[in-house]
Amino acid sequence: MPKHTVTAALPYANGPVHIGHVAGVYLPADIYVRYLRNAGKDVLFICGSDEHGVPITIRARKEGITPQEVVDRYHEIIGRSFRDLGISFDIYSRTSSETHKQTASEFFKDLYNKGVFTEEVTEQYFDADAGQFLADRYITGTCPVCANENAYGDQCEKCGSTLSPMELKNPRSALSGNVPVLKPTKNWFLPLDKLQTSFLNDYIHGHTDWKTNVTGQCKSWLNDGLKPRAMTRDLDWGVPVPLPDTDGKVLYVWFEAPIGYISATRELRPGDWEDWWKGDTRLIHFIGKDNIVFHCIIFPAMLHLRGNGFVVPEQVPANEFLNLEGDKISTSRNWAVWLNEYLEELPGRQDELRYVLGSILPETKDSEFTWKDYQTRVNSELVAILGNFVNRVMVLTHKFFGGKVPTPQTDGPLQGAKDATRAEIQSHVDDMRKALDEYRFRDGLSSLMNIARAGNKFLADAEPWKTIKQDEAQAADALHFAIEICANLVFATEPFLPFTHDKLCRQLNLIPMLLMVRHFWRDGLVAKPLPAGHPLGEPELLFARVEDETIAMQTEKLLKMKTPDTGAEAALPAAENKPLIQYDDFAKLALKVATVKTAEKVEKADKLLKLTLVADDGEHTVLSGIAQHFAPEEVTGRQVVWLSNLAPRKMRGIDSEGMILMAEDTDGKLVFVSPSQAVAPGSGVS
Ligand code: B3M
Ligand code: ZN
Repeated sequence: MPKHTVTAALPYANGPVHIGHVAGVYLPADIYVRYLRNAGKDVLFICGSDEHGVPITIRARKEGITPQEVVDRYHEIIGRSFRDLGISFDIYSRTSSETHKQTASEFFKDLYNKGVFTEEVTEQYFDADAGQFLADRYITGTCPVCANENAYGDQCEKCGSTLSPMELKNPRSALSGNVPVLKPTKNWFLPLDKLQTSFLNDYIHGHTDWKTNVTGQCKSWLNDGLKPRAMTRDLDWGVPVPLPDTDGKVLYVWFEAPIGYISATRELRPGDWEDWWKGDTRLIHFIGKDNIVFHCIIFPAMLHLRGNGFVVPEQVPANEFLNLEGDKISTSRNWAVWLNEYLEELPGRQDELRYVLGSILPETKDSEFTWKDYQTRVNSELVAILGNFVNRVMVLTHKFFGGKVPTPQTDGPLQGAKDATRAEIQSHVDDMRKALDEYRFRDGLSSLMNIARAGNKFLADAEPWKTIKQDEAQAADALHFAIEICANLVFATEPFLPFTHDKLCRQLNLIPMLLMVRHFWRDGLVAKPLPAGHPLGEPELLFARVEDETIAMQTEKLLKMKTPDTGAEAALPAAENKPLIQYDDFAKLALKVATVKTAEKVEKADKLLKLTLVADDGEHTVLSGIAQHFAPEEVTGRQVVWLSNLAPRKMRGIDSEGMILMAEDTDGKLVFVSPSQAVAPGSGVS
């Protein structure tokens, strides 16, 4: 029997995960793995934090802490929120572990010893002041495609073009704002061009069973022709290059991160990890569409070169993106529903989120989450169909039959309806299993709901609450069969709605036998009736309605937290090479000296201080993003330079009038810009 090694993309530990990540990767992966386990397959579900890479070092610089402190914080938050959502990883590991360092180094050395890499000296941008080479994200400049002046060395966020630092016009270092210089450096490249003809063309074209959005992207890479790609970088955060004289160089994060799957397996199963990567193993990677090239081209090439029995990925069921309320989810603009916040603010509603996201998974194209739609799906599907069916069955059985499974009838008046409903349920179960085999999780979930729909219809037609009056045996037969449908729901809910599954087990007073679970999920045999006399548990609502206030609160919160796109996520506010301006442009600024009268923290905004400024014309409220640099008491009483005619902006529900000027040194330290001696509040600055 083949082993199944199922991985979910390792989230970057530089921020919490949001619902886009959940819908893109973790929910479909979890549904699939639970399905496999139920069907009795040998499966490991592998994940962990991706703790290297430039975004983490950027965040650390911005916050004035070490990269390790950044990843420690988010590894904890992310791991906990996955657990709370019922994502059933067998291990949630991390790439800063020793095992990973060792595994990734061994992998690199093995390929190095095989002579796989080409050594190349290339010119890279170097910041002479900071004394370091600049990763792509540390270089900003003008986009050659759309002329956006704040494009990054790897990408322009305005037009979406993939760039290399050399393509940027007017490159600047994001560390110092200086013009970087080119300096030669040696790195090791993976010759993807050669691998394209020797392996990748056949590998990709051979996978006619991959999703079209996945093969589409792969083929377009192949059509463009693959180019060698550096597998080492001049950086100080990462897995050190395991070769002599390579100080200041680390493995490329996209070389070592996928090896993280292997490291995690090794950590979990030190004795037999190799069996999960070699021989009769199905390797399946769940990822989002932005990771396709790494999992379908680069990692397979690496595994192929490693040889020695390592398998290559069999399936990469990548999803497209989830949008939010009509807009792209964006970390930098804080336009996201964060998983940890959802779990805190809507406690006990894990399956509601799993259900709604499961219904709108971006499987073939981008899809959209809105709070209104969340409410509708919970109230008119989960509550009205699934919850309502189970609750009616439970309540009626308690009312009429003392909470014990009543006695069925053979060839009673309901026989025809029961046979037809059983056949219908069988076809939903068949559809559901087929959908899961084909990575169509939305369809699988709707088959689950169809079982509940069939239950509601049967109950509405059989009307045991009426027949109980004239024909108790018939009412008993109806409820006996309705309970049989509930038993099917016990099995069917497990992969999709595991919390509901647990509640159903309690209500039916049932611990599903392994054999029965296998019959259902492996063989597609619907549940057997429960024996007459079996005592049920207490009725308990499966789902509670979502009220309008909840939706209003969540929508309002989203809008309040939204910040304008400053690119702040990745860029450091550098003094940029701005174009020349005329005096008239400068004269438009109404700069004044103001005195800070009070300063206080802003609730739920760890970067903002709310300042009350006194100027010549009274008091003004200004929100300033300096809370991580100054305590309120360090700010009160100071004189600051205030840009008073900046259009007011609402942040966190507070109107901010203008901004105060700060100087930022190369280490990201902020310093107030103030007059060198006290002047009357409101004095002009020019
Ligand atoms: N850390 C996730 C991302 O692109 C990236 C995945 C690594 S999987 C080996 O958000
Ligand atoms: Zn552009």
